[in-house]
Order: sequence, then C-alpha cells, then structure tokens
Amino acid sequence: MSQVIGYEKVGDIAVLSANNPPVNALGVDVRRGLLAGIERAETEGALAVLIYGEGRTYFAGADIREFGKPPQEPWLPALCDRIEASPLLVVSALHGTALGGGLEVALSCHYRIAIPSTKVGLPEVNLGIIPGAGGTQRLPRVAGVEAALDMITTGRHVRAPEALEMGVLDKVQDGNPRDIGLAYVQDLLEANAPRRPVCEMARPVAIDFDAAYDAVLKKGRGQLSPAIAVRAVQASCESADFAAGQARERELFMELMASDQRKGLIHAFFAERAVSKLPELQGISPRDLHKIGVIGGGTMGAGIATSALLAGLAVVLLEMSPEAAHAAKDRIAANLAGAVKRGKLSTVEHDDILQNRLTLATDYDALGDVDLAIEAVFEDMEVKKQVFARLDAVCKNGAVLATNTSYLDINEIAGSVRRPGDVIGLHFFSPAHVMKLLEIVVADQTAPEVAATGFALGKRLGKVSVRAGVCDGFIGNRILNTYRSCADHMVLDGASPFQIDTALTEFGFAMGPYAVSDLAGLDIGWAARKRKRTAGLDPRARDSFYADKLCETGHFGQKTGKGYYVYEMGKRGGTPNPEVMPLIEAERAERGISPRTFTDKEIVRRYMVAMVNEAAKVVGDGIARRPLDVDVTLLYGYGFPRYWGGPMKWADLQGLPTVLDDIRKWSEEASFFWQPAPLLEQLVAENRSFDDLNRET
Ligand code: 3H9
Repeated sequence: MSQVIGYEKVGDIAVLSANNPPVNALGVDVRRGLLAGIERAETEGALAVLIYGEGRTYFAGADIREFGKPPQEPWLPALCDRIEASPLLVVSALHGTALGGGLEVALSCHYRIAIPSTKVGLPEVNLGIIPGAGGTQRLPRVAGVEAALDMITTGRHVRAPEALEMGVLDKVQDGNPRDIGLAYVQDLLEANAPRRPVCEMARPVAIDFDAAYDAVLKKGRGQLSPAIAVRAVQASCESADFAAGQARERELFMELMASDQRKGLIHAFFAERAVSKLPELQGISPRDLHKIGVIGGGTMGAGIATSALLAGLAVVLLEMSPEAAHAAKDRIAANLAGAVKRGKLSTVEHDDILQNRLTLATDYDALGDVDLAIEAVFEDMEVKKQVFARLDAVCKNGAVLATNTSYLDINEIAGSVRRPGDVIGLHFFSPAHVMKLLEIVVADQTAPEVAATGFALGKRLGKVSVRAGVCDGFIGNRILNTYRSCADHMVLDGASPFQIDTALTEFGFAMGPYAVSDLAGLDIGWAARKRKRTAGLDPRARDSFYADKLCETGHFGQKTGKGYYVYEMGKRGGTPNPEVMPLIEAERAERGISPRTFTDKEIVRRYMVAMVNEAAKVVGDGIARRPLDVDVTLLYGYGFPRYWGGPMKWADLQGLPTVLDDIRKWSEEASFFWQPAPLLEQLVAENRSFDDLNRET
C-alpha cells in the first residue's frame, strides 16, 4: 500500500488516511494512493469510504512544486471524478485547511464533515490559476453562484460554521477528524443515506456574468485569474452538462497555467517563505522577548508599539515629555481602535492593553529591564548616537538595541556603543502596525543570536522579514532612490508626472511614484535632496528643482491638500495640480532641454529596468542575499504588483539579455545613470537567470 495514504478497514468502512507532511499536498504519490484506496475498497466489498488527513491538516491543495513539470497520472480532475463515481458512499472528514485541490477532493465526496476550526477555500487565483479539478463546477452547485464567485474570485478562507451555512459542509462537530468521520459514516449507513454526487445536482442559476467579470477584472488591477474564474463559473450554469463545464474549466485552467502571471505568483508564494530561511541562523536560538522599549512615539514609534502590543508583548514607550507621551498613547489608542473596528481585537483586550501592557515613560531608567529597545527618533546620526549612548547606559545585559533608521550607517551607530554585537537595524514601514515588511539590517558586528532575535520578533509580529546588509537605504530605499531618479529624468526629458503615474498603475503598481510622494509628504524628499546636495552630489548626477519649488510654496502633498495633485476633502485620490507643469516647463527651458514624447510602454520599461539594474547591484554587493529577497521587499514594502513576482522575477520573464541591451543602449545618452550591474553582465554572459541564483544560494 502507498506510503502516504494509509488503508484500513473498520467494519464495513474503508478508511483512507493521508500522511504527507507538512500540509498533505496532493502530489502524485498521494493521488496514486487515493485511487488505489478507492479501488481496493470497492474490490474488498466495503460499504463506504472515509478520507481524512493525519497531522495538521486535510489536503491543503495540489502540490504546487509539480506545476510547470510534466503532469503525472492520475491527474487530479480525473481522480476527483473517480471518487465521485464510486458506487460506495464516500465521505471526507476535514480539519486544518482544506484548500484548492483539497476542497475539490472533498467536494467530489458524497458528504463532508469538519471540526469547527477547519477553514475551507479555493485560493487558486492567488497563484495565478483557477480551481482545475472541478471546483468551479461543483462549488456553485452546492453553494450557489454568488457564494461560489465570492470564494473563488477572492480565494478567501471560510471558517467551518460559515461553510456549513453555505452548504459546502454537511456537518460540523468537535473531535478529531478520524473519530467524527467514522461516527458520521456509521450514521449515514444506518440511515441508508444515498450517494450524493455533486455532478448530478441541478445546474446553478445564472447571474449577469459580464457585469461580474468587469467588476472582478477592475478590482484585480491587472490580475487575470479572478476574472477568468468568473468565466469558469459561468460555464457551470451555461454548459450543456457537467462534463462540458469541466472541459471549459480545464481549458481556462491550462491557459492560465502557461501564463507569466502564474509564474510570478507562484514565485512570490515560495519566495515569501524562503526569505526567513537563512543558513547562518540554522540552529541559533533567539533571545527571549517579553518586553520591548520603543523610543519615540511619533507615527512610526506608535505603529511599532501597536504592532508589538497586538502580538502580546509588553511595551514601554519613552518620550521626551509627559505631553508627548500622552500624544503617543493617543496614537496607539487610535491604532488599536482601528483593530477593534476590523474585528482583530476585542474591546476587553483593547482596554487591557492600554491599562496593563503599555507603560509610558519619560526617563530612560524605565528601559532597564526591556529585552529589546528600538528607537524611532529623528533621522539624524547625532541624535541616534545620543539615544544609543543612553540605551547603552541603562539597558540590561543581553538586551537587543535596535534602530529603525531608513538610511543611516548602522555600523557607525554600533561603533558608538560598548556592545556592538547587540545592535541591529529593524526597519519597519509606515504604518508599522499595518505594513507587513520588516527589513532586518545585520551590521558587521551583529551577533548571530541578535539577528535570530530580529527574525523571531518579525515572526511574532506577523511580518515578512527580509535580511539586509548596511548601505544607504538598505535593500528597498536604495532601489527606490534609483527608480525614482529614473522617473525624475523622464519628467525633465518630456514625460509628465501624471503620465508616469498612470503608466505605472496600468502596469499594476498600487500607486504611481508621484502620488506616493504626495502621500508620504513632499517635505521628506525635499529634506533628502537638501541633505544630499550638502553632502556633495556627483557632478555627473542629474538633479532637478521643480519639486523644491512646490515645497517652497508650502505644498507638501496630501497633508496640505496640494502637491503633484490637488486633494479635495472627503474625496479619494486627487486631480493633477495645474501649477506643476509650468514649474517643470520652466526648468526644462532653463536647462535647454527640448521635451520629447514618451510612450507609456517606454516609461514602464525604463522605470523597471532602472529598478532591476540597481537591484542586481544590491544583490551583487551582498546587501540582499538572493534576488528573491529583493522581490519580497518590493512586493511587501513598495506596492509592486504581486502577479509579476517582484522585479527580479519580472526581469527573468523578460529575458536578462534584453534588460542588459536596454541599459547599454540608454547608457549612450546618460552613461552615469545607466551603468550596468556587474552581476547582470555576469548572468547574461553565463546564460543564467536570477532564479538560478535563488536556487544556488
Ligand atoms: C491547486 O490546488 C490547484 C487545483 O485546483 C487544480 C490542480 C489540477 N504544495 O505556508 P506554510 C509548503 S493549487 C506544495 O509555511 P502555514 C510550504 O511551501 C493549491 N507545498 O505553513 C512550506 O514549505 P517549507 C491550492 C506546499 O501553516 C510548508 O508547506 N492551495 C503547499 O503557515 C508549510 O507551509 C493553496 O494555495 C502546496 N500546496 O500555512 C494553499 N502548501 O516548510 C497553499 C504549502 O519547505 N498553502 N506548502 O517552506 C497555504 O496557503 C499555506 O501553506 C497553509 C499552511 C495555509 C496550507
């Protein structure tokens, strides 16, 4: 019998138990085992079959690692049909996460029972495909079209009680899957319950599918799979019979399977799981974390404190004055109120956090017993060093001393204290209690267990943590500076900020770079430009001043109601600010630039190639360990469209030689900006891709 599917007879019931850790994915051995189990049960004269999973879950889906490889029989759709067609009564008992192909196997059984904590879902669209083993045909038959469309186009996980109400489950009961399953099958046999193949149920009632398609397509911002899923569900209502609907599902599934979006989304799935797996941290235990100190209670500090409090940690928040401390508490309270509103926190927990787990302080001595202190004060080296000197004096031995700096040299900060091994960068993204990205910046002397503690904190806070090395801007902001400069160059040369924003949102970014600047506050970029000019810009670098002029007239973006766009109270988004283009045109005239036109395609290409080139330098310099670390950083911190998998995956999909060709071509007009990354040149010369590098490291 199969290693991964156990077979056992309990009276008249054949019990098939899956044992394919960690998530009982439906790989070829599991599929073969299930088929063999059904056939054996039929041959041995069983009356019924029970299918359940050992370990933490029922089948969590098809084995994603098999995608893109030659398929091996039995295929999942055929297996589902075979299970459904069995003359025996087939029942599944669910626990954990019955997802994708897992739920499709369950739907091909005649009855379904689950323990209350089970979640079911068809999350295939998040991998760039649609359910391909009958899910788009069976789910609408049991739950109706509206409910099926909701589940399939969003991929959301539905809890057992709701799934019971929807008709996806027949019964929910406490216990373990094997026991509740056996009892349920016994009851069904005693009641002489009939086989109940979903494929024989009536065709579901149609809705206005064109309207549903348009709405889903719009919401997907360029992602195709949810909209294609609508067409597959439509086939469940409109096809002549079940088999014809299934054939349509198969056709659409195969189309998406071959798409770049599928490749990008599956890359993102594995990349986000690989980022925190670092060989140098294998076997290194993190330090204990119970209480953390946050220095500075502005937007960032309050966000970090909120995130830690929500994760169950005690927080001491240090501010300069009682008034500032209370203002920080108000910010945290507002963040927590948001969590209550979204149903993430009960009011009792909310009150407990504010009364018992958050301590306000104005004296560094209050940080004496924290396990980790993180500063979120003004972005200035001298200010940071003063804070670290105080932390060095008061924090207990073994406390981790962290900085939330976005740009500054953490080696220099570490060099200013007596315990540089305890110093690390923890770069949160604003708002820190919402944004999932955490850059963990490991400085030259950071001790391995301090780095491990950074990752442990990230996991506890529910963040996606990426290891970065020390440089100006680390991974994300260093790359941002370059592609942002590329956009500014295009503006000087003839594109408008509005055309650039539109081209990039069409590409799939949540927002264009100029709308992002308005959101962040134009004063931030202004300060950075002034700092760089004071430090001395390379004379070959192209600088521009039109944005300074906006700031000089008090326009800082959304917070002042005007920036690149004009914002009206109560309205989402803004309209182009008519004062912007005259400023740009004046600067072009002053510099003797005759503006040229850019197509949207060229804008996207230049912006992306600039991003990839800098990213290749970041990997080549060892600031990011692997290309996938860059991808995850851009996906989680910079609104990069997930269906491209990240900039490095995008470059692989374009073909690295074409990317390098463009850099070389553009370097003829601007040789300082367009200097090819040595790593990119090397990969092209060796006919390798960024993904090859991911696999090697
Ligand atoms: C599908 O079913 C298509 C069908 O409609 C049609 C076919 C014809 N395959 O996330 P975790 C690995 S598409 C292979 O850290 P958690 C994962 O990489 C599929 N591997 O745990 C990780 O490996 P490692 C539809 C998988 O507890 C380990 O398992 N299903 C798969 O935080 C643990 O994962 C989905 O989209 C898989 N399907 O979360 C579900 N799933 O330890 C995808 C996981 O080496 N999976 N792995 O890094 C999930 O959403 C989460 O993994 C789950 C557990 C919620 C199940």
